[in-house]
Amino acid sequence: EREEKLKKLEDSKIIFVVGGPGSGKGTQCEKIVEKFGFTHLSSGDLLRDEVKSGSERGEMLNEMMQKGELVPNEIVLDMLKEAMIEKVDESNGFLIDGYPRKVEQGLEFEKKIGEPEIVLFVDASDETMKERLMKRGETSGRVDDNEDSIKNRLDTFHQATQPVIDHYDKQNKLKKVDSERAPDLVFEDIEKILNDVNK
Ligand code: B4P
Repeated sequence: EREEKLKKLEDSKIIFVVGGPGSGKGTQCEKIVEKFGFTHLSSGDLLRDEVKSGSERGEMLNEMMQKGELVPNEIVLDMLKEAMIEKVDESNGFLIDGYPRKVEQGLEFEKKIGEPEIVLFVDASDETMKERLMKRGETSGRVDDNEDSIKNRLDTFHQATQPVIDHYDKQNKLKKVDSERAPDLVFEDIEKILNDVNK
């Protein structure tokens, strides 16, 4: 049965959503789900669930997230794969939010799960991202929404994730949206992109 589901996964529609910390990935994914009904899986949410479980592994993950570092890919990829297998029968496509954050993560995902149809790049400046995360930090309770963590998360983004963007741009899979604007305006552009993909 697992084999069958893995086969189904390979044939599923997959959309990667990438962007810096606080660029608006999670925000736009919620809107996409509302309108298009894809299955939304956020790597960050899956990791935070593991932290909440109180396991030893969760403690290690929490420390790395607080430092603004990337956690080991085997852990993230495994979590994504299991969550996808669980949902594949009822899903009409997957939004993979916050992954890949490194070119290797993308390659591993393609080898073990399947290829993305498009890669949505939610683009905002460092100042905007920092401002949004500082604001969220007032209420989010997230260990990484503070000035030090945010600085490290931005560094990690530029070093590790910027190459991901170039990689998929070369394959003509990258769709960039300007996320400096209000969420609804950003979503208007995303709607056009996804309507094209659905054709
Ligand atoms: P994530 O959970 O992915 O956190 P994030 O990058 O901050 O994005 P998020 O979706 O939460 O925020 P959004 O931009 O929507 O990752 C956290 C950590 O987990 C990483 O640092 C890393 O350690 C680890 N991790 C995750 N994935 C990994 C992977 N693949 N490999 C290794 N490690 C991994 O929104 C931010 C704020 O902006 C919100 O408050 C929102 O309301 C606001 N906002 C959004 N859009 C706006 C707009 N248009 N205008 C005004 N405000 C807006």
